[in-house]
Amino acid sequence: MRHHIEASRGSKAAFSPAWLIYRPIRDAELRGAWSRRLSTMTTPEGRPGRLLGSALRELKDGLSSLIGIEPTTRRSSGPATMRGLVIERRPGGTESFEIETGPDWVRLSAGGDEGALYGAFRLLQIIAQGIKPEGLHIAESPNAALRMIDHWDNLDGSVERGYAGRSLFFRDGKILPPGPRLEMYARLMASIGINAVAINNVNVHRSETELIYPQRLRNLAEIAAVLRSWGVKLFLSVNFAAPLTMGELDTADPLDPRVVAWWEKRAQVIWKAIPDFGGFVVKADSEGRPGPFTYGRDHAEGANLLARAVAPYGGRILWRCFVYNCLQDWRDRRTDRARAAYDHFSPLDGRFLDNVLLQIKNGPMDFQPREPVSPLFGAMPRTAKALELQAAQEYTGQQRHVCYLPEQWKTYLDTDIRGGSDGRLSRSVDAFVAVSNLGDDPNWCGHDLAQANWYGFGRLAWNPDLAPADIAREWAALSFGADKTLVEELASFLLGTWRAYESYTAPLGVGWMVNPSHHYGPNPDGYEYDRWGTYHFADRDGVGVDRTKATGSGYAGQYRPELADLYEHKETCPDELLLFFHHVPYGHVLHSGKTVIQHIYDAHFEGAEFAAALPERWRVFEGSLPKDVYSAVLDRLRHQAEHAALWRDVINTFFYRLSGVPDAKGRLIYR
Ligand code: GCW
Repeated sequence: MRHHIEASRGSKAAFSPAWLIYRPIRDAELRGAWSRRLSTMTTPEGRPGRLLGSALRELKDGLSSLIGIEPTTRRSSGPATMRGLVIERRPGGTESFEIETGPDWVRLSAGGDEGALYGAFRLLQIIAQGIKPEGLHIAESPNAALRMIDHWDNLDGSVERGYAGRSLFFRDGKILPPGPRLEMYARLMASIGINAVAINNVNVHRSETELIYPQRLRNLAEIAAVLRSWGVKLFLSVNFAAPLTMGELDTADPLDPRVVAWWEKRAQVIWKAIPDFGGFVVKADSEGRPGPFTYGRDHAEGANLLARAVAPYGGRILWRCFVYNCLQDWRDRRTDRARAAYDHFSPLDGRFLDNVLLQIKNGPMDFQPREPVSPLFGAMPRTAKALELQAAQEYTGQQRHVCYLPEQWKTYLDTDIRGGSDGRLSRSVDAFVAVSNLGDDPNWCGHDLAQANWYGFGRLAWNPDLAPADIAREWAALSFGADKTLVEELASFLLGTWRAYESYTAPLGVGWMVNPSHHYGPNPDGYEYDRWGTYHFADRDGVGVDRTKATGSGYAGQYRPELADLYEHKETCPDELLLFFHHVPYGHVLHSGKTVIQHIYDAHFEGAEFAAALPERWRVFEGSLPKDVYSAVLDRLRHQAEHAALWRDVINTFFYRLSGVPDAKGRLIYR
């Protein structure tokens, strides 16, 4: 294992093992305490299957690297005597596991081979974090059955909203053959509990439409085989108009029997090539993608067409709800993009087949630094739902700024969207999905610290009750060693970065003050007179979008009554969302006691100051982090510091010019 890691670091095609580096435990006593309990390994009766095989290999490699032991292995032959590491079955969900320790044993019992694999990773993570074995007893099972990463990769090797190099799967029109990097990818995914990936962009162009044809499926089957060994299912994004695009039919009408037969045939071909294929992700009637609306059909008819075709194979359809009018006229004040998903989908509750999951973005707009939670999560009790988060930092610094997203995600997961005994969002969805932040950069994410977002997503999808601070500590310890000071310092470096990013970009939930198309850097009116439905309505008197029931778009009314009331009134609306829900004068006084305009100035000065201090704060890691990581991050932090200052100046100047209100603290605002 260690050899492999060094090899992968040394060569030019290097890639980082990220949090699976298994740095040797230095503390001799701790090593001893673990090795005493792990010197032998007893596996369940019978020949291990593929997944258990992966688990056992991971344990051997990991233990040898972490504590320098190679446990002798034997297969159980009857009731186990408790000595060494005993891996056994227990009743429970296939993904569940339990880890218990005794004076000279560790028991890993699992409901199925998946559970054994996840338990093996957890045991290694526990050891790698420097946790003592004495008195350990944990039992875990995942919160949601489907935990998925969606790549937005194109066959030419580009990645839509990719900030970490090119695609891990495709290059110049070809599917890359599996290699050590794909294996590492699958292990990293499994180690955080991810059990599904969709590897191509939801914007499915002509060439990617062909992925569901035999010639491509042969290559995809090779990828699926690697993923399978780590419990990860392959999904693909499909083009709703595929029969039309491929010139095989003159329609894609979901109710046309020829279309039905076409998809049935496709499903048959796909599952023949990849028997455990997962299913399809679909972006339909969205941003120019085709969909059922073309034929006067609704989205239940569209989704069910595909769902019926894949049902015989246990396939699933993740049908995205990112459906809105992207050809709006900015003069039109009645249409509100935020309303769109709810308006389109909530009337269809109960009409989707069981193997359809509606995939809903966390907020009603599009992954802004701050949005309210999408009301759709509370509105479709009879429909399976997937939460879609964006690990790719499209609107949160594009992996050039450090922005630790689990803190943001947590605010959504914890929102009581349904009311009642436990109406939290985390308990209201059947699947967790993240848009990938990965590419073929050696460190996977461009920014080394962005790995924490990938790691954090997996951990929250498994257990949404984890605290972001603890996840940060875990990630730091696994990636860089269990030194307590280092771990605390790294965690505290990550914490607060999302709030800082929020504070030096668009204020109080209004969003969208970015450069059009690439979405990087400040541009207050960049999207103001555009067709995308993304407005802040700032003028000389005030700013914000009136989404109230009383005088605005009525969006606030899409929530259950208590939340609707909260957002409806300026008096109760949380400050951070004020401009999302209300248009207010600059002199409006926030709960914080500040006026809106003074808040804007203060937040931007403070946020930019936070960013300015980052390079200096990073210096504590000189010598304690690997050199390449230390200096690559330092470079990015320097850029972040400068870029945050630009954000501050552009946004503050914009509001100063419009409002004419001076900064109460008399700081320099460029005119
Ligand atoms: O935010 C927008 C992005 C598009 C993306 C779209 C979506 C894949 O800017 O690049 O397309 O969301 O989620 O479908």
